[in-house]
Amino acid sequence: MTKPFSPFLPMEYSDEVAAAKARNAPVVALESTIITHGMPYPGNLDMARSVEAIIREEGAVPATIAVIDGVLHIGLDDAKLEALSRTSGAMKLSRADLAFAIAERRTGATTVAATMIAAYRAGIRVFATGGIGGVHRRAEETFDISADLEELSRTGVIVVCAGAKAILDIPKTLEVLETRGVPVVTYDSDIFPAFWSRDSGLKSPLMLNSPAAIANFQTLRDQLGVDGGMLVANPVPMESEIAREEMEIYITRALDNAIRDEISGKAVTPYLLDSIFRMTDGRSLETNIALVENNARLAAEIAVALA
Ligand code: PSU
Ligand code: MN
Repeated sequence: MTKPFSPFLPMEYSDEVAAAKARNAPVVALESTIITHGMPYPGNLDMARSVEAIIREEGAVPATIAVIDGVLHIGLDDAKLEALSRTSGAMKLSRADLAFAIAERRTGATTVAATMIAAYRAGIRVFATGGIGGVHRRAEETFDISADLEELSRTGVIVVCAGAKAILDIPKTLEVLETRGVPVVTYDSDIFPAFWSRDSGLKSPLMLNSPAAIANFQTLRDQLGVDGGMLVANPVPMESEIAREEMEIYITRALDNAIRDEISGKAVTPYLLDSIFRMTDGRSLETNIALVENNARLAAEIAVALA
């Protein structure tokens, strides 16, 4: 189970991912913050396992990424996945502190930004998640803008999500992505999705309707010398969505609670997701799991098309 990329970086591939890389098979990266900070146990473990199974079903290999005791793992075996899903003290790692966790031998889950960095380093070009971080509502006061957006502009990985989380300011999030030159492609729809809901009320900047077309677009960007990632927005399946008007009620209440409880920084997104989970009696979690599964399937199809 050891195949370090360099003698200096403690990076370890799972057997499955190492074998896939050796035969140039398609690999899809998965983040771990969604496991440790995005969903409660045991729903988080069910989600992590089912997403990996879907990727295998589609002919690709899943690589869940996390730092465990200072080692950057590219792919987790089931025992490690289970242990991580039960951990409560994991750090939430982004560009700023991914190397810190490795240097200090800590355990940390990777956000979209940190997962992109690790995936790119490991030669993986496609990544599936739930929803990216973005510009928070009231960002003009708090300056809270996720490092995910900056990472998308610099690191050449295709990130498949279900849109920006509706707890965010979606118009401002799309503006920042445009400014940073990140293509936002909605899969098979011209409406940009809002995570739990299929419709954010905003038009998608770009639209494509096949995995091959998405793979081709990113390949052409490479050939042009335009670096950076691509955001693919994949609307949640109709049967699992929660309508935007209904979500807005929970979101407004969760945001009020966050202000009351003086939540800031990295704690904001996990706090909001958890309070919405409780307000909806777990229905938001079911939707969240369905959308990640849907994204894993599309990401695997894109990885296969790229290979
Ligand atoms: N998508 C989910 N659940 C999550 C996240 C995404 O369905 O918990 C995580 C991702 O790891 C994302 C992070 O990078 O939330 C954004 O956090 P912040 O807003 O603090 O940048
Ligand atoms: Mn933030």
